[in-house]
Amino acid sequence: MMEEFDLIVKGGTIVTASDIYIADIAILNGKICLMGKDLTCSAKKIVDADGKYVLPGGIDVHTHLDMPFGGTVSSDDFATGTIAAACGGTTTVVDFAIQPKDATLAETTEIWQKKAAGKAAVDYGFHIAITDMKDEIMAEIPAIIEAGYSSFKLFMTYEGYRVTDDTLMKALKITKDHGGLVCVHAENYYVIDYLVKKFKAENKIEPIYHALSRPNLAESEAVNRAIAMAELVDAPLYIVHLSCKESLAELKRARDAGFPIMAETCPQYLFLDEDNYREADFNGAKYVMSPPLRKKDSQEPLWLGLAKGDIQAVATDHCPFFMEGQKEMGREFFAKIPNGAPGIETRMPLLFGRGVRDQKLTLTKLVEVTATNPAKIFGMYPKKGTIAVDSDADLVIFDPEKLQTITKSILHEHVDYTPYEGFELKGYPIMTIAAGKIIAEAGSFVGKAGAGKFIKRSAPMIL
Ligand code: DUC
Ligand code: ZN
Ligand code: ZN
Repeated sequence: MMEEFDLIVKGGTIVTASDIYIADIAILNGKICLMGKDLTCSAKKIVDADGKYVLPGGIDVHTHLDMPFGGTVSSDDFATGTIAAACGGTTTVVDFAIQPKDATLAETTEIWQKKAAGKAAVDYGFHIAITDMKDEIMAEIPAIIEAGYSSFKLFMTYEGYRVTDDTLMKALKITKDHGGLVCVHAENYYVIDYLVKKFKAENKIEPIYHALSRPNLAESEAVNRAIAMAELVDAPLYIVHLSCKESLAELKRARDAGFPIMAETCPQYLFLDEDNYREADFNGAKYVMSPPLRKKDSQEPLWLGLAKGDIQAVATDHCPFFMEGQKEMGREFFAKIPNGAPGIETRMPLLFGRGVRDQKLTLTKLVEVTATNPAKIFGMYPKKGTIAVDSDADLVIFDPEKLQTITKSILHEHVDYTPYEGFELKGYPIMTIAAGKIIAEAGSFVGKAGAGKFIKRSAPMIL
């Protein structure tokens, strides 16, 4: 007798990184078990996806949930942040476990595992952000990779977090030797330090000076330096939140020469720009993040970088802080504004409802940069990042006709604003399925906090 499935998603237009076709998807025990046209088997539940697009659940490989930062803590924890992710069509997050001073890497993983356990509504993994790279810490890297944390982040800026170039080089070498991947936050510490002090002395304290103190060249110089170090030790490298055309030029140069250098950008660099910092009444603080928003002339090159494959992924750097009580810490001086902005829930809707609609991305490219490539680069493919037999049943269903204006009140992010207020979209997620269960429907979360599982990640694929 034919088995009864848990769920069948019927008649949807399936989109993967390579194909678009109509088929049914039958799901059992959290996995995709069978795919085909007009399946006649029975299921406990049938979802009619006729006229809708069915995509692999989004994978956001850059989030900061429950993170102590800038004298406060990011306002989404693993419960609220992953509920917001789910409602926006994201079914896996890879967060940054930041090494506290004097903690070992093993202790760091325990701290972040505790933050997520019993709370996360979608699956999660961790990059380990190393802030204090002593020899003993370096020696832990192989075991940490083995335990399923196959990527590390190093900051080239931020007092208390930044590592020096020799440390970065050593980390690149040992990580590569053990089959892991280093990610860098690339900005030149000294340039920023000099400009911040200069603006302070001139009493230039408003949010716009956050951007002016972190110029494009401060990023692209650091990107170039990180690439050079990766080249010197023959290691792969992933550049997080690449924001401007000058950095893209460095990335392209390295990739064209055959080096295994990869990068992500974020929706804020595609849809927002430096003028946002000039909004009245301290509203510019909403966009204070690092790297900062750039002039409009970086947007087209970044879209083109995605379309052509020079940039492999779009992640969010979701790091929300309330305007009230958090961002306002920097009313008297821009450098005291906690760096970060929300975006975990709006990434997929923006890229679909504006990126695809405005022909910046094709549908298959959208899947590639939001799910397939992140899964490949960070060791989760083909369990995640595609729609195929035996893959996790993580799906997002978009209604391509749904008109939706983004406004704070429809979102689930635990913060008092969205940077995308008033954005008009055509196409919006109407259902999110994770491990075969419907977890978001018609704009509401219907899943369970704590249902998400830790994903042990394997070696990166170099794209
Ligand atoms: N940039 C931010 O804006 N926030 C958190 C960390 C980072 O690199
Ligand atoms: Zn960063
Ligand atoms: Zn970040």
